[in-house]
Amino acid sequence: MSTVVVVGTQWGDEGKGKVIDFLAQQADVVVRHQGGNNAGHTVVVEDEEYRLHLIPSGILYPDTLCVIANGVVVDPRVLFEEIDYLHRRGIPTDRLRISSEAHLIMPYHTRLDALAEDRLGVNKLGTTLRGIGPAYMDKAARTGLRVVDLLYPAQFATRLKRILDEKNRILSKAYDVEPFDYDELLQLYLSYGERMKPYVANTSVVINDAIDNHERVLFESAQGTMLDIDHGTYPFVTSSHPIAGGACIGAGVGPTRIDQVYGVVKAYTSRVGDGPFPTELHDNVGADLRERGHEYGTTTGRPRRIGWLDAVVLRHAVRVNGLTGLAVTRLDVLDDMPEVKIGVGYRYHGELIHELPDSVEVLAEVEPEYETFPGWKGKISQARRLEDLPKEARAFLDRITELVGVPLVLVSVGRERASTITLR
Ligand code: 2SA
Ligand code: MG
Repeated sequence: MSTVVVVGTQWGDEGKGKVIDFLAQQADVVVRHQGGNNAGHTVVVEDEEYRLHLIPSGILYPDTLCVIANGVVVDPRVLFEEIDYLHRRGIPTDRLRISSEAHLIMPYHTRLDALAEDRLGVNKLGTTLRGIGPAYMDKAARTGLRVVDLLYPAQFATRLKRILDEKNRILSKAYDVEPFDYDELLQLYLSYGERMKPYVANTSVVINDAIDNHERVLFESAQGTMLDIDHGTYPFVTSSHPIAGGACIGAGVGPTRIDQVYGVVKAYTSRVGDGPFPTELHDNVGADLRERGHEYGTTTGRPRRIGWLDAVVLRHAVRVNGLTGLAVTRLDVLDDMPEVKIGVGYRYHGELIHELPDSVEVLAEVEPEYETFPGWKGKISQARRLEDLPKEARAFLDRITELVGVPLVLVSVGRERASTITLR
């Protein structure tokens, strides 16, 4: 491994935390390049469970440098909560670097996220209400505040004044809610800035230097391909680029510097939030998988919608990410199922299609075509080689790689680090 981008191939929660934690054993640097504290990664280390939202999971290793790069939106309140949480659990954070160019999530972003969702009513997107969309809106509108601004208090004060006046106008005129107090917000964020200073760096330089020195750099994407603002199920997407190309923009590295792109594929599918989901299960099988897999949002606790694996989605992910390897996760959740299915195409008005439709209205109407496989009996969490798996489980994995045309690099058969089969 030299430089590897790890992306989610579905709607997030594919088990990227586990895969990244596993690969991070061999990494010198772990980088987050998009999203914010809408993400939720659960990592289990020697019976201890860690839940992280913002800080890369590489922080659990004593020597790994962890980078929050320019493409991330940072809520300083959550950042320090997470730093304090790690310190309480005996994990130092002196190896954390935060890009000076990262945008800040402000309290009005969080408020506006909730107000916008409220106003959409039944048409809501089902966001995590963490202010992610409004923060990226400001970035694109060029009215965002960045980490670097906190390092220049006078500059921050002037910008905040101008921006807050406008936000307060929107809050009171469009939504009829209380405005934010300028002085309070200014003091709060300047104190955040003081505390953030030791972590702030030009992270593009940090990462590119590491690559020049032949260090191993792992880029971890949050959410998943189907939540990408360009390549996902727009408008039911997040406001950033969880795809592999997002790592280049979000971390300031050129595409020529990426060696491998691994796609994390959960052995079934989940989606939290609204929007079309062709292979969704509305029956007991779905409810049962949700309980077996503990499929509840790490950030919001929301029950996740559950469905079968969808090869149309996977092929789309292979193409837009340029995947070089597949990491299949949560195969053990399917243990003892009488049968398992893979959606291999969609039927729309009688016609069979194999590409993802461009319209979410069409996607909401398609009927998946399934291939059905016999399930396997017994627990597979002790398997350490493909040969240790029941033949039914191997046939299921073989069919996945055949359908998408990308080789397996890893199979996760349990929550622990050790419950992993590697193929490279
Ligand atoms: P947002 O908040 O603007 O990014 O929401 C927009 C859509 O993106 C979805 N989204 C996610 N989907 C899966 N997992 C995510 N992280 C958490 C987790 C979510 C949680 O790991 O479980 O705890 O609920 C994540 N973050 C954003 C979101 O559901 C919207 O569909
Ligand atoms: Mg998650």
